[in-house]
Amino acid sequence: MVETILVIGANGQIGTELVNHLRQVYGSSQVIACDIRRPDYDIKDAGPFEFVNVLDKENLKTIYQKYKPSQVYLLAAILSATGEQNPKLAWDLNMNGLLNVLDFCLEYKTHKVYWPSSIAAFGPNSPKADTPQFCTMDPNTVYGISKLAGERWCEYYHQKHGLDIRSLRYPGLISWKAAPGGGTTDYAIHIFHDALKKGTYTSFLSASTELPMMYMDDAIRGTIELMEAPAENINVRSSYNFAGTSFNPEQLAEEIRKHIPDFKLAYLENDPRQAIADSWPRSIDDSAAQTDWKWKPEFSLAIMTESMLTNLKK
Ligand code: AKB
Repeated sequence: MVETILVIGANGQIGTELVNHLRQVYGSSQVIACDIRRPDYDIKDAGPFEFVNVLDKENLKTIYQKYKPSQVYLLAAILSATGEQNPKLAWDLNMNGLLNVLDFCLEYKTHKVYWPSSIAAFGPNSPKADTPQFCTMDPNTVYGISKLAGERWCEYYHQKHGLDIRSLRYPGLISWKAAPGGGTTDYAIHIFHDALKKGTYTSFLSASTELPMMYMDDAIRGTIELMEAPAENINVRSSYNFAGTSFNPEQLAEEIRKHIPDFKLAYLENDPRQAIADSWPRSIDDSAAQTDWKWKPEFSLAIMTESMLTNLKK
């Protein structure tokens, strides 16, 4: 079957790399990059691009009518730190954007849908270490609340309407190709840029704040593996726990010092992102993903650090 794939939120940190990957697998013309903003690259050379605002139902309908997509990846979202600055907008985009897309996927009989959740769906009363797939979830950011509610809607659309929707709870994603946008885990990307440019970085999270993280190559591979797994193997229709590695700013700095020995790390005090990080897990138990679709990460902290520095230096 020839797939026609919409990637909504294609210019973001994940979308930029996912679109490239999907175009290699399915052909450039079959993957339609959709975003509210024009991309940085030359659209003509890369493949189809459409302006899409997930809150504009007329606009969405036109796109579904034009392409009748067999697969849709909805990546457009406002992340944790930015969400706290404008909670109502974050809720509107993250929640109504999802519901609009799910409804059009039903109407136009889209075969498979992908929507990312996050470790932000956990909260202060979730277990911090090896956080299980099923446990107390009491997120206290609007982003986290929208992710937990979104997970429930995904499972609901699967159970009530038979929609084949799949999801991962992404940890902090580390990448060098596209910038992150407004997350609490973003320090782990900024640190590499500043280490190379200035030899020093001021972290907005404290030295011992350990969080689950993953290199983008693993995240893209895992996302595609989940989407390609046979439907009967997908037992979690809310969102799968998804783990790579876990570290804190001091451990990351130590790893960077193996390549840049004089690198210095300082710390900001009283940054609002600290409270968000403190409410999240330190590490994730992803045994359901390992069992159901054989998930296995490849990038350790050491390999990721080396790859980030090598690629950013180019
Ligand atoms: C954020 O920090 O908000 C995101 C996430 C963990 O979902 N990177």
